[in-house]
Amino acid sequence: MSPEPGVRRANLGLGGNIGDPAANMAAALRMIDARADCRVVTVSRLYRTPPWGKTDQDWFFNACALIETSLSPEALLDLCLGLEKEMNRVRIERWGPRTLDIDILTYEGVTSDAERLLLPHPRIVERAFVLQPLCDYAPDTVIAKQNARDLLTKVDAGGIEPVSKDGNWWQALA
Ligand code: A4P
Ligand code: MG
Repeated sequence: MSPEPGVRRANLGLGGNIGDPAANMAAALRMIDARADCRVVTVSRLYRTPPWGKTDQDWFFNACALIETSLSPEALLDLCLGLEKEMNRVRIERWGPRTLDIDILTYEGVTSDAERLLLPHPRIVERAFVLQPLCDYAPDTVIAKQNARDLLTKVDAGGIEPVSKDGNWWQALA
């Protein structure tokens, strides 16, 4: 089914490695899905991933999600940044500091080189912790003229493991 006029598809990348990131990612996805202007269409399995870049830190949880939204790319970014803040605030008050990152990986029909919102997200191509979950449901996604399936063969996906059997983990986790 194609989206209604004005409704666009976007892929989100979620991750975190402090406290209970899986629960926070699940809560963020449920908050997005509860909005009138967004719908969560598909979610990847939940993954445990070795830290990339700065390697002297805990392993991460990562996942990707396809959403439909009538929000503009900028408004969707504001929503993602607001949810990160909200999760951090909740965590600080209730269970100590934790982190949640939500990146917009792609937004249907839009490319952007504005520093505040780069689309597609420029670092997808080198990150197996994004490409692996994205390939769960959308291996044909084109980034920098290559599809996610081919890009995944070019990066080191060592250690990356699914920890949920399907993409429904976000509905079950409190
Ligand atoms: N921004 C620009 N484009 C975008 C976009 N497409 N989506 C701007 C989201 N934000 C975008 O973001 C800082 C600013 O980027 C935002 O305010 C927004 O205006 P940030 O997430 O705080 O950090 P960053 O500078 O974008 O860094 P980067 O490279 O995105 O870092 P991440 O993604 O936070 O990486 N290893 C594993 N295994 N798994 C991980 O999830 N994550 C990181 C941190 C490192 N290693 C990891 C993981
Ligand atoms: Mg980010």
